[in-house]
Amino acid sequence: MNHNLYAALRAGFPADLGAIAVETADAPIGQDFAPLHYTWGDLERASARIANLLAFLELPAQSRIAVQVDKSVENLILYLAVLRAGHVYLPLNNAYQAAEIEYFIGNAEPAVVVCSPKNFGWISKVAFLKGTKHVFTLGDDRSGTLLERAAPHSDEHAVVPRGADDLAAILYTSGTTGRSKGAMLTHGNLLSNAQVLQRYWGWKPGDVLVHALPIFHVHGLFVASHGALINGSKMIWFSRFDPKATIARLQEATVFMGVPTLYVRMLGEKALTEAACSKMRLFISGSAPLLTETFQAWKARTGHTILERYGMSETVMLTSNPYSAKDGERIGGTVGFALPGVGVRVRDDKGAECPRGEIGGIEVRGPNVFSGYWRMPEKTREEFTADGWFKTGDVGVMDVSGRVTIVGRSKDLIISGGYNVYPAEIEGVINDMSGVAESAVVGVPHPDFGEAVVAVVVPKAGASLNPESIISTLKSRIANFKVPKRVFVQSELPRNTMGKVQKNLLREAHKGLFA
Ligand code: MLC
Ligand code: AMP
Repeated sequence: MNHNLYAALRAGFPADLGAIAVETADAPIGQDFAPLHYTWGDLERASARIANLLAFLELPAQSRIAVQVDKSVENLILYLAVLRAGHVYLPLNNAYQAAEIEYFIGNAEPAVVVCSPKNFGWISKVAFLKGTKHVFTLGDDRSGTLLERAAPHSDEHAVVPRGADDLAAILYTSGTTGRSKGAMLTHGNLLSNAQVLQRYWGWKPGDVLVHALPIFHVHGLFVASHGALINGSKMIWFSRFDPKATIARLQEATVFMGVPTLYVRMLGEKALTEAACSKMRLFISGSAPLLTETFQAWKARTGHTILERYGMSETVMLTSNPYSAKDGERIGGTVGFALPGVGVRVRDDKGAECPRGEIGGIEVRGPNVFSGYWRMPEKTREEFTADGWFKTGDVGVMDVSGRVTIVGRSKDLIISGGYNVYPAEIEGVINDMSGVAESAVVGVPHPDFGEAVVAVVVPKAGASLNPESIISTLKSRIANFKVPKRVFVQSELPRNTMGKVQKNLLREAHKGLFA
């Protein structure tokens, strides 16, 4: 049997390949809007052409194909092509700057890099220097060399056979210490999760998904896109999130997925009413904690109870509030129950399982759990227990019925608007700036992003530092969502008697900053 994920997604396409699979809902920036319609046959044929181009390049087996482009349907088609060609898809957030891209390309050694036409100059230089043989461009308006080079190739392609344990994708995720790690996900990981979610969330014929998330992370690429594809469901496709425009299209849809910031922003619009959601059957939230007040406000305004679920790059989806009332209530502030086939347990510092109701570290196992970090066997070993469970770094509690609530994180991580920011990485970049003695980066509550990044910086003796210039230097070095919204310069950092920086005091001092 061919375990290639594309084969399973393709099997979910409707019999009528002339039906619409994706309809675009906005235009590339600066262009007039005229909706584009892609049929299921278009997805099949266009991905075949790109898969044939990849075959023509005679790449080594399991080559990494690194992609940093603006969101487009062709970007989704490229992902499908990489799957069916049997190579390994490596999506990169389009906010990443040169130094970040240099690291990913150096670490993953992709055989092919696909970038936006506007970035070809610098990205191709980095890629060729690191040994990449092929660099193509793909614009969000169907421009670029990738489609030009694929055009002459056949639109028929036999899906390359792959085993369930073969790699399908690598997602880079930052670490509490050191550099980003590439989480290796197999065809089996992704397929098992897609099938479980299809059943658990009650996907059915006639469903229509409003897709408004980026497709370089788990949420938009796997949870949302796989969900629609494997169910043969149409997607209304936004290249970027706009609350007004999204609400306007909910009237034609049944399913929506978003990070909490998307819900907060839609709640800010008068047009969000019960009538605007009359056809909807399911709103799903995840990637960051959904505030109970957002959960309640959504229910009051739309009549719908948001279903919150929990997952991560290394594991895809882990737990979910129930879809069906027979499985229980959806409770705000909880992430629900372990998905079918997924094991979730809560253990204390000494490795003993916590009694129900007590707080501990969340550990997981199952067919969805990744196979390890790319070329980091040591790190991989550290993150698994002796009996094979993955330590999520999230801290939570499980009640007697098995319902999980996340109460914190043992990893020093900030989640801002659904994107992860690791303080250690930002502190490293700040500490490299001239005149800086040391720094501490913390997350504080933010009404829009959930948490906002804030930095406290200590100058070297005799140096004077300016918060604005620190921010502008950071903007040129790291992805914009990682840049602190505020920087404070002060003479020292609070430390405990052991000399450890007391970040809790900094969080406390700045907790009202964005109230
Ligand atoms: C944008 N900005 C952010 C930000 N996004 N700042 C902090 N946190 C964020 N998430 C800043 C930019 O730096 C910029 O600042 C300004 O906002 C405008 O940028 P933009 O790109 O125009 O912003 P916008 O389009 O409004 O984006 C906001 C957003 C986006 C919420 C729509 O962040 C988003 O799509 N988030 C979803 C992330 C996601 O998909 N996560 C899933 C991860 S998977 P300046 O100063 O430069 O103007 C995962 C596993 C799981 O976690 O369980 O799902
Ligand atoms: P990432 O590494 O980007 O995949 O982010 C995964 C992390 O996001 C998890 O380890 C959690 O800390 C967090 N996360 C995901 N979903 C939720 C949720 N529903 N509630 C709270 N945190 C979440």
